[in-house]
Amino acid sequence: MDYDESSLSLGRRSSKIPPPVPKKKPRKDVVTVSELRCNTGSQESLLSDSFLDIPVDELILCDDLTRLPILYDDIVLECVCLRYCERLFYTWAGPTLVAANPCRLVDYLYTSSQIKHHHNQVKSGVDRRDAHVYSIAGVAHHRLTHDLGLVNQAVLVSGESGAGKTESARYMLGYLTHVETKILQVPRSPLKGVWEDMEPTDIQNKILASNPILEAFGNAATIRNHNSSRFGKLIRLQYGGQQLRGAEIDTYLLEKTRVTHQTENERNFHIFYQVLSGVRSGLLKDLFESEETYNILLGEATSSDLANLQETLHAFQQLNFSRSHQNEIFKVIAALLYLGNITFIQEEGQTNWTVNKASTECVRSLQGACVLLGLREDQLVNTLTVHTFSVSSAQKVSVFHKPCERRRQCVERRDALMQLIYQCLFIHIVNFINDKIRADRTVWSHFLGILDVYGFETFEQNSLEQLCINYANERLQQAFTFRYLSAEHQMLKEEGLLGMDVPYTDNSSCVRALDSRISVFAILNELKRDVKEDEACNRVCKALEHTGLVCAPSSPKHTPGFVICHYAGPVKYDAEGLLHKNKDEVPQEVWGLLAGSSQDFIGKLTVGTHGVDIEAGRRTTRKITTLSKFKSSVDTLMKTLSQCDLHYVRCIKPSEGALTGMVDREYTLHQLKACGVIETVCISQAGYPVRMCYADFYARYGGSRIERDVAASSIALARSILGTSAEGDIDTAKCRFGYTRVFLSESALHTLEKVREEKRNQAATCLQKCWRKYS
Ligand code: AOV
Ligand code: MG
Repeated sequence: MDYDESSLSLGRRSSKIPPPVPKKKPRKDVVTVSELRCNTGSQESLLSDSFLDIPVDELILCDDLTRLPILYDDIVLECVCLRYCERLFYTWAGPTLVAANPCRLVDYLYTSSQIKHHHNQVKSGVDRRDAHVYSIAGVAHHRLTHDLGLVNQAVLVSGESGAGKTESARYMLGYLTHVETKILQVPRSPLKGVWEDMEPTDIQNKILASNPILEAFGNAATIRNHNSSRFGKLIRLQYGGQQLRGAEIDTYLLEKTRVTHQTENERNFHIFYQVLSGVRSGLLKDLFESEETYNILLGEATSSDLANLQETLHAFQQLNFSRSHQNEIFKVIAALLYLGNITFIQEEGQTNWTVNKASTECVRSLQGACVLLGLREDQLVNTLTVHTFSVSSAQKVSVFHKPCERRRQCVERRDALMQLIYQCLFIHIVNFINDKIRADRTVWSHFLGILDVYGFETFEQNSLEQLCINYANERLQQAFTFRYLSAEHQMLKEEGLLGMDVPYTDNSSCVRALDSRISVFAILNELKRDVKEDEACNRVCKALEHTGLVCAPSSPKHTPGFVICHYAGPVKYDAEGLLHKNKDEVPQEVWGLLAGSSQDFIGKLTVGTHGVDIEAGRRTTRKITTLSKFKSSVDTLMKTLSQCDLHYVRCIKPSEGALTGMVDREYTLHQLKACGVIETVCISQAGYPVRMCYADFYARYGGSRIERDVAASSIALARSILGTSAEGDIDTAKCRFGYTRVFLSESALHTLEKVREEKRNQAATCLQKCWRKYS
C-alpha cells in the first residue's frame, strides 16, 4: 500500500486537518478473545475494511507502538488488543511500558529464567529489549548502578483501579531483589514475589516481607478489585556502592473511613477477616471470643483469608515483629471489631443517648473493647456519649448539641475513635517496618523508587477519597506531561531535531482549579463550621465556573455536588459527607482517652513518634484538613520525583470487570488516551534516552586532545565508533546530533561504553608491561 512518507512524521497525526476518516463497518466494542481469534485466524487484517492495510501479523509482532508504520489511535489500539489476544500482554510505547492486565494466572511470564533473560538483555544493551515489566525495572536498576548514572531512579506505575499496578510493582520488587542475589532459582509463588530455595540476604527478605503485611492492613476487596490498595505507596530501594542496602516506604492517605463504612459488595481491610478466620480456626489462640456478626464487616471471611493470615504471620516473623508485638496488634483489630458492635439507645424519659446496656451483645462488646484497649468502661462510655463540643481547645468552652443530633454525635464519636486507632496502628506498622529495612544514611547514596498509587477513580458516588485520589493522578499526569512530553518536545525543538509542533494535553489548568489560591481545595478548606454541604458545593461551582473545568451537576435530579473535568474524564463529587471528612476532627476527649490507656502499646500508638500528621493534628491550632494534609504529602512526593529519572509503566484493564478473555475496545482506548500512551507514542518516536553535551561526550569517548570545535570532533568520533566505516553514516535510529548535544539510543551507548572499556583495558595492559619492563 502506498502512503505518503511525510504522514509518518510526528506532527501529522495531531495536525489541525484530520486525515480522511474511512467508512468502517460497525464494529462491536466488547469482544471476547475467541471472537478476536476467529477474526484474526484468517490472517486478514482487522483493518482491511479501512484505508490502512496493515497485516495482522505485523501488528501482533510490533512490540513497540512507536514503531508502528502509521500512528492513528485506532491502530495503536488494534495493536494492543491483538497482542493481548496472543497473550502478549506487554508492549513498549518508546521508553514507556504498556502493561495489559492478563486477568488470569500467567506464572510462566515471571519465572527466574525470565528474570535472567531480561537481566541479560539489559546488561548487554541489546537494541530491542523484549517488552516486560522486568525489563523496565532492569533499565532503572542499570541506570542507577551504571557508571554513567548515579542518578536516583523512579518507576511510576499508573492506571485504573484493578489495572495491575500493585502486581506490576510487586514483580519489579521481586526482580530487583532477585537480581541482587544473583542466585537464580524458581520462585515459590511468583504472584506474591517471594522466592524459595535461594539465599537472599536478610535485608532482601525483609523488604519482600513488607508487601504481605502492608497489603493485609492497607488493601481491601472493592467492586473493582478484590485486592484494591486503599493507600498509596512509594518504596525507595537504597543503593550504596551499587548494592542494595535497604529501603524506606512512604505511604499516602490510607482510606481509614473503610474501617467503619463500606459500600455494598465491598469489604473492610483484609486483616479483619484474616484475624477472624485465625481465631475461628484456632490458629490465633486466646485472643478473643468470636461473635456471630460484626457490624463493621460486610462480607464473610473465606478460606483464602486463613491462607493469607499465614503469609502475614510469616512476614511478621521475617520482619522481627515479636510474638507479643503481633499479639498486641491483633488485639487492636479485635478491639475494633468489638467497638463496631457498640450501639446506642435513648435514655428513658431523657433526651440523651447512651450505650445500649440493655443488649447483652452490646455489653459484651463494650467490655471486650475495654479489656483489649486497656480502658475503663465508664471512661469509654463518657467519651462516646458526651453531648458537648469545645468551641476551642484554648477556651475549653463547651456548647451543648441539640437533642436531635445526639445520636448522630455518639455514632460519629465511635467511628472517629475507631478510625483514629486504625490509622495509628497502620502508621505504627509502617514505621516499625521502616526501622527494620532502612539503611543507615552513611551506607547509601542513591535510591530506586517504585510508586504504586491508587488509580483514577470514578464511582456512582464519589466523595473526598476520590477527590484526593484523582487529584494525585492529576499531579502525576502533570509531572509526566512536563517531564516527558513537553520537556522532550521543547528540547528536541531547541536542538533543531524536530521541525513540527506536537500538541499535547496539558492538565495544568485542572490542577490549578483543584489546589491553587482560588480552588476547590481552598474553598472547602476555608468554609466556616455552619456552612451546609450543598451551599459549599454551590460556592465551589460559582467561584470556579470561569475555568470551564468545574460545574454543577447537569441534571436537577442529581444529588447536590460538583463536577470536575479531569484529564481522564468528568467526575461528579457528592456533597454528602464531604465537609465532615475534610475537617477530620478528632475530639480532644478521644485523644485523651487513648493516651490514658493502661496498655502501654495503645498509649504509645497515639503519641510522639507515630506519624507527623497525627502529631500535627493534635498539637497545632492551624486548620489542618484532609485536603491540606494530602496536598502537602503530594507536594513532597513530587519533590522526591523531581530528583529522579522517571520510568513509566501504564497499566491497562482490558475490560471493566477484568473478565478473562474479554477486551472492551472503547474502554481500552479511553485508558490509552487518558494515561498519555497515545501522546507518548507520538513524541517518543523521536526520543533518545541518553543525551550528553558535546564536551562530555568528547571527554568520555575521545581522549585527551583539546579540540577547538568539540562538536565537530564529537560527530567525527561518533562516526568512527558507531558508523559502518570510518566515514560511514550513523544509523539515525542510534544517534542524532543536535546543536549542543548528542542523542543516543541505549544500543549506541552500549557500543560506545564497550569501546571505551576496551581502550581502558588496553591502556592498563600497556602500563603494566611498561612497569614490568622498567622495574
Ligand atoms: P491495581 O493495583 O491497579 O488496582 P492489582 O495490581 O491489584 O490492581 O491487580 C488487580 C488484579 O488483576 C490482581 O489481583 C490479579 O488478579 C490481576 N492481575 C494484575 N496484574 C496481573 C499480572 N501481571 N498477572 C496476572 N494477574 C494480574 V487499585 O490498587 O484497585 O488502583 O486500588
Ligand atoms: Mg493496587
